[in-house]
Order: sequence, then structure tokens, then C-alpha cells
Amino acid sequence: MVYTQKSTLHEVLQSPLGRDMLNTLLLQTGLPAALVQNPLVGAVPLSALKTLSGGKVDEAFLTSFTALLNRDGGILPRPAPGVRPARAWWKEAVVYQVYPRSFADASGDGVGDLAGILAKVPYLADLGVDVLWLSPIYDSPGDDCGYDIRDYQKIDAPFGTLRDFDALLAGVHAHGMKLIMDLVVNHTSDEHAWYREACRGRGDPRHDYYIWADGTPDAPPNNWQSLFGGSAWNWVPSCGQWALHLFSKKQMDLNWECPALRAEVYAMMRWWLARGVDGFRMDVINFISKDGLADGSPLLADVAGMCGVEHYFYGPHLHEYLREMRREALDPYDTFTVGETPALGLEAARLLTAESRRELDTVFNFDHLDNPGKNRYTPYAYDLHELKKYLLRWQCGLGADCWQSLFFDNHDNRRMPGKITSDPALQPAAAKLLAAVQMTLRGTPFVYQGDELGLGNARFDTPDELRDVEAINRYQALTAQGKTSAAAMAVAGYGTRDHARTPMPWNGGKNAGFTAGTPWLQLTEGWQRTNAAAEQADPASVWHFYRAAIALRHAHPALVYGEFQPVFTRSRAFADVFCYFRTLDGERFYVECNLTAKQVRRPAPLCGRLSPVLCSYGAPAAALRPYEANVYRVG
Ligand code: ISL
Repeated sequence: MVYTQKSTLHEVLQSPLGRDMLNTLLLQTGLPAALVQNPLVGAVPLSALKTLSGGKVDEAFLTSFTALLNRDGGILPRPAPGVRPARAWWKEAVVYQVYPRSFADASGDGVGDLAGILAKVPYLADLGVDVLWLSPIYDSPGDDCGYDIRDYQKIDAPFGTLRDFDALLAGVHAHGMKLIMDLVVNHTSDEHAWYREACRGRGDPRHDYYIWADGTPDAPPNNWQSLFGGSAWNWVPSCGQWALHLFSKKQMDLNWECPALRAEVYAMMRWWLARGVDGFRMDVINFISKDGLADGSPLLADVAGMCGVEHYFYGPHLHEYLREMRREALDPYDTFTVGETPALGLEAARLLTAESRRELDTVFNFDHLDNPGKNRYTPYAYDLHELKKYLLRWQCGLGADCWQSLFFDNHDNRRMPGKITSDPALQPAAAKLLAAVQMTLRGTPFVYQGDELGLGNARFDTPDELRDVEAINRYQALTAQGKTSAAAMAVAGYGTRDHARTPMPWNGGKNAGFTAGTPWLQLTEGWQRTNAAAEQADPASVWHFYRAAIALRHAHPALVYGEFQPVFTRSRAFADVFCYFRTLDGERFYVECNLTAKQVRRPAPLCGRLSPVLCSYGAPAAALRPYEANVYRVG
């Protein structure tokens, strides 16, 4: 089918990407998903949206939208229900994300380092972790806490040296664990040698490694906005051109259309793989292919908060580059790859990760991290019913030829237990519910450092407490608009990514055992009682529950590969619970979760005898208590 502005919304829903884009628009606007299923709405041609939206949907939007619908994505048939996923080590693994700056400091300079991580490998092994993902440790000016890389093959001095890295890798492997690196190749730091050479002038061999646009210093080439605020363009006088930066002004986008650039990226990947790393988490990897430099749609800018995103979130060469990367760098090794793919949905995830596509193993989708129509800068009580809807859609809809990443936290977002409930007394129960769900669904669990302690969020009251460039930019933009500092901090201090980056609390001693020096960022609130040592000493702690949940998953392939069978999903009487079976080769488990802060009636599943094997309140009771989660063996 070729899509035009005459295509109806019903026809758009026949396209995988069409389904994703409509779903994302509905999520961002908070409109009901059922809207597009309505036959009357479905009969509307795209062209009519211009009048129906009062002009918000304009010609530019529809041109981009139909181009995306017609883009090579292909129709990828799903395996029949009941088909088993192929086995793989990374499907059976539990991954632990380390944010090195805040994990453990051995040198005493107040910043975490590789020697500090090495000292904690036994702690991670004891927890049951199989794979470490290190957020960037490369040489960097630190404008975006290391996601602005100055040298891909040098360790940032505060973290140590390549020698320290090799010692860490050897220690991880000696414990039977694996290690994946954070691959940030959508952009480099403006201090990277490639960029410095590129700025010498248009004739420089590496000029084409970056994305340039001719123009005059008074007018950027288009209206694209950086995700960190402001124009996405830097004026470079030495070239008389504009250079693109989708993130901070010091993170310059690489031009993946340049074969020499791609070859250098693949060579760098092979260098790390030859050193022994076991794979990569790939930063905003879906942004690497840009579709020209046309202006972005003001509607999308308003809805998605990313002006120009339609021109780079799923570019025309994305699949081609990922297949080439696989051939040129990854295939000779037994690797695990996870692509971070903001703004892409379930159908695109299938096109990027189905085994037959030979691109990525899995992706991070973020649709569940905030409720529909919400974002991390606006305070609201996270509704777990929305998480249930999300998990049902992905667990039932992804297909056995793909594999989901299961995570609730990362270094970019406020921590989930603190989103779910502001009651400190209930946060441990919320954390245990998340652990029970994460360890009993089909996919690879990613535990973010501190999840295993049920860490909450912090307080950032003054601008000098902020370290996150995105939040600092937002604070400055708000005060520039005339907001008071307090009003600006109510937004920037609430949504700052620093909440997830406070130092890991190891014990109740000086600086929570994180450093002998002065911590680079404030300690996690409540560290005196919520820390690893205190929780390891308390059998009822979140830490022990995570450890038991991981051990249960490791002991039973049904919890990894088993069929996912949700129950009571149509029963209004049980709308407040999330219940499902996992079944494989005669082994069956039943999971029940209370999605609310109140006590609710427990449904009785039609199945054999239920033997509790993991209970967040220690043992089941007559009803389900606030955020209670139980796992039972059936029969
Ligand atoms: O917060 C987000 C996802 O929950 C996104 O807005 C996030 O900024 C986006 O997904 C890109 O994040 C990645 O690239 C950035 C870096 O600042 C983030 O830390 C990294 O996770 C630029 O490299």
C-alpha cells in the first residue's frame, strides 16, 4: 500500500509504523486508545485532519507522516501463539545498570570509579546479577555526565585508566558475569578530535563526519530544538556553517551518511570487543539516520516536546546502518545489544529486534515511565493500572521472535517507587511489587543501581544543587521567561535526572560509604536507614526480596521463556489487580499484584494447588494488602 493524504486512519493502522505513531500521539495527548478504533474516526482521510485540527496538522506534518508510513519498515508477520522463543544467554540474564559516577569511589575524590565498582563485584554477584551495563566511562568534558565523549578509547581520568578497566573486566568475568558498555555514537563531544578537525573547514577529511548546514550567523537552518532546550544548531565561524546538536551544545551529531565515519565507529567497537566486552547499550541509536533538514512540525513540537523529531527518530537508513554494524563489528562475537530508542513504539521494536532482521537484540521503550499525557517534570501520582496496560500490550503483542527489556528505572528518570507513592512507609512495598513483576515476565530484567534497595527520590531546592545539564537549561529557560527561582526549581528540581544519580548508599557511615571525600552530588535522601548494609541485615528488606526474586527466576526457565497468560483482565471486579500465569514444559507459576495503596479482594484463579514461593509481605493473607505481590508455584 502506498500512503497519501487520501489514506484513511483505518488504512494507517495497517502500517506497523502507523500503529506506533498513532499510539504515541494518543499516549502523549492522553486521548483514549479506542479513539482510532472507532469506525467513523477510521474512515477519516489524513487530509481532513488539517481542518479537524484547526490547522495544527499542517501540510508539513502530513508530508512527513506519509513519508514515514511509506518508509521501508516492511510487514513482519508475528510467530503463531505458543511458538517458543529461541534460547540465548542474554535472555536468561539479569542486567544491572551501574552509573559509575555515583556507584562507589575508591580514590576518595568524591566521584565513583572503576576500582570502586570492582570492589563491589562480589556484592553484585551475591545479589544474583549476570551482566553489568556501565554508563559511559570514556574521556569526556562531563557536559552531559559522560554522554559527551571526547575519546572513545580512553577512560575518563576520574574513573581510572584502561588498566583499571581491564582489572574490572577480569573481575567481572572471574565471577561468571558479563559486561556491556554504553555506546554513544549519535554524537561526540565538541572536544573530540574528529570535531576539532571537522571545524578546520569544509575541505578537512573529517568535516563530513558531522552534520552541517550553510547559512548566516543570524538564522539557524531550521526550527529543530535540542532535547535539552534551545536551538539544535551551533554557528561555527571557521566554516561559516551551522552544526547540528540534538542534545547539549557540546554534543555534536555525527553524520552517519559518511561511510568513513561509520567505518571508524565499527573499528572502535571491534577494539572494545577484542578487549573482551560482551556487548553494548546503544544511546539514542534510532536517531543516527536523519531524513533531511526540513522544518519540524509545530504540532509535534507541542505534543512530543521534540521539534524536528519526525526527521530523525526513524530515519531512512536506520535499518541499513544497524545491519551493517552487525556485520562489520558484532557478528564475530557472542554479544548482547540493547538499543535505546526514544519515541519508537512496539511495531518499530519488532522491526529493529526480530531475529530475522539481524539488527538489535532488544530495545528500551519508554512509554511506561510516565503515565499518558504526563512527563517527569510535572508532579503526579503514577497509576500502576497504566503500567498493567503497557505490560499486557508488550507481553502479548511483541511476538516470540523478539525479546522485551524489562525496566522501571534508569539514570534519566525519577525513581519509580517515589513516583508510585509519596508515602515512605509504602515505597518498599511498591519497590517489591516492581521486582516481582520484573523477575516473572518474559524479557530481560534491567535493575538500575539502587532499585534493589527501593531508593526513593531526592530534593533539589536550589539551582546550585543541580548537575544535570537538561535540568539546568530548563531552570535557566524558565527564569529567562520571568519565573521566580523557586517556581523554576519547582519544575527543574522536580524533573531533574539527578534524582536517579545520587550516590549509592552502602552503609550508615560517613557519606553512606560511597566516598571518603566530598560526594560530587548530594546523597540519597534517607540514606542513614536505606542503605545496602542495613538492608542486607534485614531479611524483610527490598534487597532480600530482589535477591530472592532473581534467584527464583534463575531457578525456573518458565519465568524466562514460559508462555505469558494474563487472567481477570476483563473483570471490572478485579481491575485493581494484575495477575498472570507463566507456563513452560509443565512447570507453571501464578503471579498476583495489587496495583493500589488500599487492600483489595484477591481473585481465585482456576488452577491446581497454589504454593507460595515469593511473597512481598512474607506470606499471603486473606486479601491483598497495599502493593502486595505474590508468586505461586501451581500444582
Ligand atoms: O529521559 C529520557 C528517557 O527516559 C529521554 O529524554 C533521554 O534524554 C533520551 O532518551 C536520550 O537519553 C540518552 O541520550 C542522552 C543522555 O543525556 C542520556 O543520559 C541518555 O540516556 C544524550 O546522550
